[in-house]
Order: sequence, then structure tokens, then C-alpha cells
Amino acid sequence: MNLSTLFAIALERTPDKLALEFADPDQPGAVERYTYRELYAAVDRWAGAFQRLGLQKGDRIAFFLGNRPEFVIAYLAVIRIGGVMVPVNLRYRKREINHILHDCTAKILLTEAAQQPVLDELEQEDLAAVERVLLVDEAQSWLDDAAEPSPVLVQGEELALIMYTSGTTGRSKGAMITHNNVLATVTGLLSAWAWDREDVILLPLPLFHTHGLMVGLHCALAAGATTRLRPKFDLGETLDVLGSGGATLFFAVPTIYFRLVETIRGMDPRPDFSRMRLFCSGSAPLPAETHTEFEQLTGLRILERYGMTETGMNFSNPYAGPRIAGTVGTALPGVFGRIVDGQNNPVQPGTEGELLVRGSNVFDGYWRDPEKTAASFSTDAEGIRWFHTGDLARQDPETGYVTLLGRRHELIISGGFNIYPREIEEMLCAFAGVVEAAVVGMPHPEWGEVPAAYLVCNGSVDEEALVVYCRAQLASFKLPRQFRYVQELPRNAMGKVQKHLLPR
Ligand code: MCA
Ligand code: AMP
Repeated sequence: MNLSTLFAIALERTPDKLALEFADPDQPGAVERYTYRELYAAVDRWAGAFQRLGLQKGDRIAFFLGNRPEFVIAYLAVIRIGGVMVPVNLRYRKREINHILHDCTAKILLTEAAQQPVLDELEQEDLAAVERVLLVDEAQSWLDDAAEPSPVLVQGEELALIMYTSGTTGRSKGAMITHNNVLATVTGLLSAWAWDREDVILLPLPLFHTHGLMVGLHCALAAGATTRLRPKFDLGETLDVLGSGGATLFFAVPTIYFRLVETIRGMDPRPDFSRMRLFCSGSAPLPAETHTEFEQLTGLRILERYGMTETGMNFSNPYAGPRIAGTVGTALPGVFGRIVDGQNNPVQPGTEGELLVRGSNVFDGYWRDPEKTAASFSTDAEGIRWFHTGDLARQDPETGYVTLLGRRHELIISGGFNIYPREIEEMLCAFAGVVEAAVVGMPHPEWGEVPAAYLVCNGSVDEEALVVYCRAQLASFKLPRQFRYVQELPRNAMGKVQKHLLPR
């Protein structure tokens, strides 16, 4: 079994059912719709075209593409012929894109005309490994109606995706995700959340990340449900669609629930979400106040779950049982979790430790990085290999539910996007006058956390120029929201910066 064979089930059972609807709230009236039959007919054409353009089994194709039907069609075409899709965060700039294109040696860069300003920044050197840059807006020139794709045998253990995660060492690393990994997460979620072909999901989350792609799109396609894809989250349209019975499912990050609560609180009458059967939250901790107020305002209790790029989904509150605020519930079907101490020995329920997971959902390792791969796994006394999530957790002795307490590493999560301080610190230290930098996450009601930078400078630093410099080098969500100037950074006897002593 591979992903394409799983998705083919819906095509066989309900070919004329609506698979995908795409609408851009900024362009009212322009709606694109595809039944399953139409969707997979387009997938065939694109798969044949990619083969003619030289994409072979195992080749990487980077997607620098917004949410749109062509993203879905091209992705399904790529995995159908054994290609490996490498999604790139649309907010990334030249330096971040360059790293990914070089690291995965992408043969093709698939993008769109709307990204032209960023494409213009890319130089020959950035695209050295790339044989072709294709704009989906010009697809008609390379698609051929007549050509059928040649069949390719794709095994479950072969790669479907390389997804780049923010790196603790400053540069992101590619998580190798196989067809089997995705199949494990998708089949686990289909049963855990009772997906049904009558479901309709409103999906404004970016398809370049696990939440939108794996949890949203994959499950909908596998269930034979309908996806109402949007280019981005739009508060007004979301309330219109969900409040008029236009969806049964909505998945979002806490920042989006925060915005929904802020708005619904002032609405009279309140929106009618009676057709909705499931609101899910993940990617960052959902504050208990948001969870509680959402229920007070709507009568519906959000289901919080926990996942990672490297593992897909791991834990979930129950669909049918009690959903407890501040917890991520229990392990999903096929996933095993264990909380350990510093020596990797399991701790008693109620005790804090690092959460390890294993299961078919867990990725193969980091692309061309056996050292980081080895450092992320450990083997227990029975010879079983566990992945170290880096998340600190505690299991409730009564309910068995797990609460996440923080992270072993310094990851900052802002609005569901990950930021590693080290990457920003290295950038800041390369700026004239900055001697040392420490970046920390400041609590923020809407974004969860935002980065702030403590700087030790040699003389005065032109902050305006520093901001312009950061904007040119970093995705905008990584930009420090505050710069604080200090004489020195607090250090311990070993000389290591004590970030917890820096005021937040
Ligand atoms: C946008 N901005 C942000 C963020 N998003 N700043 C901090 N954190 C963010 N997440 C900034 C932009 O850079 C811009 O700054 C300004 O806000 C307005 O941008 P805009 O695009 O209009 O923002 P928005 O549309 O309001 O976006 C907010 C959002 C979006 C809808 C919450 O960030 C989003 O879709 N987040 C979801 C991310 C996601 O899917 N994560 C899942 C990862 P300026 O004006 O200065 O340029 S997968 C994962 O974590 C695991 C596996 C899991 O468990 O799911
Ligand atoms: P990423 O590598 O971008 O996929 O982010 C994965 C990280 O997001 C996890 O290791 C957690 O730290 C965090 N995360 C995901 N879901 C939750 C959640 N429900 N509560 C708290 N943190 C979460």
C-alpha cells in the first residue's frame, strides 16, 4: 500500500462527489470545484507532465506555493510517480530557501507568479541544483492532455516528503517522511476522530506544514470527504462558512481560536455552529482560558491534539470521551508514548520527564544527516527504538492523559510557526556592532510567544538598520519584536548563557 492506493479508494467509491473547492475571499465569485473524478484526471495529466519533464522516482521537487488547487494536484501527481515533495514555508526569504534547495538538491522548483518578488531575489547560485523552475500559472504550456503517466511501483517504505523543521543548530533539517509514516497518521486519525465521507472541512491552514497537509488534506482525501481550501485564514469568511452550516470540521492553531473567541464574544446573535461536529486545535499549547471561553460562547468543546513534523500525530483528546483543557489526551492508535528521566528510564505517572514516541508514524531520520538522526533516537533495554520529541510531559495518574509542560530545547512557537533562537542569534551577531545575542520567547496573548532579542553591543547599534537587515534575511514571523540592550548576558560557571534569568 502507498498513499496513492489509499486515496484511490474514494475515487472508486464516490467519483462524482465533490473533493475540492477553492475560493479566495479576496476574489469573491471565483470558485473552483473538482469532483474526485476531475481531481484525479488532473493528477494523471500532471503526473505524465512531471515524468516528461524528467522527474523520476526519488527525485525531490520543492513546492514554494500558496494554498490553491494546483498545490493539491501537483502533490498527488508527484507522490503517484514516486517523487518526493519538499514543501517550503511561503514566508521564507532567499537565505532560508537557498538552504532547503541546496540541502535536498531539488531537481524542480514548483512555484507561482505571485511569488515573483521572492523569486527575483534568488540568484543563480541559489538555484544551482535546480534543473527547472516551473510556474503553475503557466501549466498549460507543459501539460499534455493525451499523455498518460507511466506506472511506477511505489512501496510504503519509500519517501513521500521531506519536511524541513527549524534546526537547533541554526539551519533547518529535512525530516524524511515515508508513505507508511503518512498512512499511519492518517488511518489513526480517520478512526480516532470518526472521519466520514459526508464530512466537509474548511481548511485555511498552509499546506506546506504538517497540520494543513497531513491532518487536514490527507485525512479528507482518504475519507472521501470534501475539502474547502482557502489561501489563508480569513476571520470573517470563517465565521460565515462555519456559521451557515458550510462545514463539519475545522482544524486550527491556538492563535486562530484566540481570534475567534475575541470576535464571537462581541457578536449578537452568536454564530450557529450546530452543523459542526469537530473543532481541533494543535501545533502549540491551547490556553485553558481560550478552551473554556470557546465552549461558553459556542457550546462546543475543542479537541486538542499533539503532533510533530517528524512523527505526524501522536496524542489526542478523545472524540467521544472527556476532552480536558491543558492536556493532549492519550496516544493515538498505533502510537506508543513513554515519559523518561535523564537516563531514559520510564518515570512514574505524575512525574515530569521527556516524552518519547514510537510507531509506524515516526519518520525515517533526517535527510543526509545520520548524526542528528542518531542523536534523536535511543534504544531501550528490549532493543526498541524510541524517538526523543524534546517535549517535557507528565501523565495524570488518574486519567492517563498527558500534559505538555515545555520543551527541552529552546524552541519558540509563534502562531503555530516554529522559531529556533539560535538561527536568529547567529544572524544578529553578524551585524556590525552586535557582540552577543540571546533570543527568548516572550509570552503573547494572541501569538502564544514572540521572539525578543537581548543584545550586548560594542558601541551604539542602528536599530532601524538592524530591523531592515533582519527582514531581508528572515521570515517575518522570526523577526524579534523587541531589542533589549544589556552590558552582559547572564552565564553559569561553564560560561553557558542562562536564558531563564532574562526577564520575559
Ligand atoms: C503571520 N505573522 C506572524 C505569524 N503569521 N507573526 C508571528 N507568528 C505567526 N505565526 C505576521 C506576518 O509575518 C506579518 O508581519 C503579519 O503577521 C501579518 O501577516 P498575515 O499573513 O496577514 O498574518 P495572518 O494571516 O493573520 O496569519 C496568522 C495565522 C498564520 C493565520 C495564525 O500564522 C497561520 O496560518 N498559522 C498556522 C501555522 C501552521 O499551520 N502551523 C502548523 C505547523 P509583517 O506585517 O511584519 O510582515 S505543523 C506543527 O506544528 C505540528 C506538526 C502540529 O502539531 O501541527
Ligand atoms: P513542528 O516541528 O513544527 O511540527 O512542531 C512540533 C512541536 O509543536 C512539538 O514538538 C510541540 O512542542 C509543539 N506542539 C504541537 N502540538 C502541541 C500542543 N497541542 N500543545 C503544545 N505543543 C504542541
